[in-house]
Amino acid sequence: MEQTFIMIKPDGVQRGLVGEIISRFEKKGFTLKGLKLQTVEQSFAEKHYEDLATKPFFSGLVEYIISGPVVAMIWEGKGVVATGRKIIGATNPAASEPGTIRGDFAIHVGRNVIHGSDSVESATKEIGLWFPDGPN
Ligand code: IDP
Ligand code: MG
Repeated sequence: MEQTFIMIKPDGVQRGLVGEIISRFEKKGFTLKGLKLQTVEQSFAEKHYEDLATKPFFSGLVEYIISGPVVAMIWEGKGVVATGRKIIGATNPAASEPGTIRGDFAIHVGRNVIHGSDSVESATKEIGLWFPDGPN
């Protein structure tokens, strides 16, 4: 069964959006397969976002992700990667539709509350990075 990696970023945790976000994935019908609160180090955040290393916002992005605890999750279900991205909404909240998580809860691209894998391949890689011992 298809799985995706979803992370509630530090702003989402600090603003008390964990329950709301989990609820949206649950109500859609997806299954929670792994969950942990974790504060990551700079090198780990750089590894997670290694594909974006050449972007001008990379260092700010890494600072953002290490600024507080995040909630790392594995969600499972039919089409969960693509549907998860729809539930999350467009990268820049200025373009995210109302009804999506970013559309409802964010304004700035640099504080956009949540991460979701962008492909099945990325999901496999990210789940392996964040849950190296399996979904414990
Ligand atoms: P995604 O999170 O929707 O997959 P990516 O392009 O993979 O978007 O970018 C990863 C993260 O980097 C975004 O969620 C956002 O937090 C941040 N980001 C992307 N573009 C910008 C930008 O132009 N300025 C600042 N931060 C950005
Ligand atoms: Mg991405």
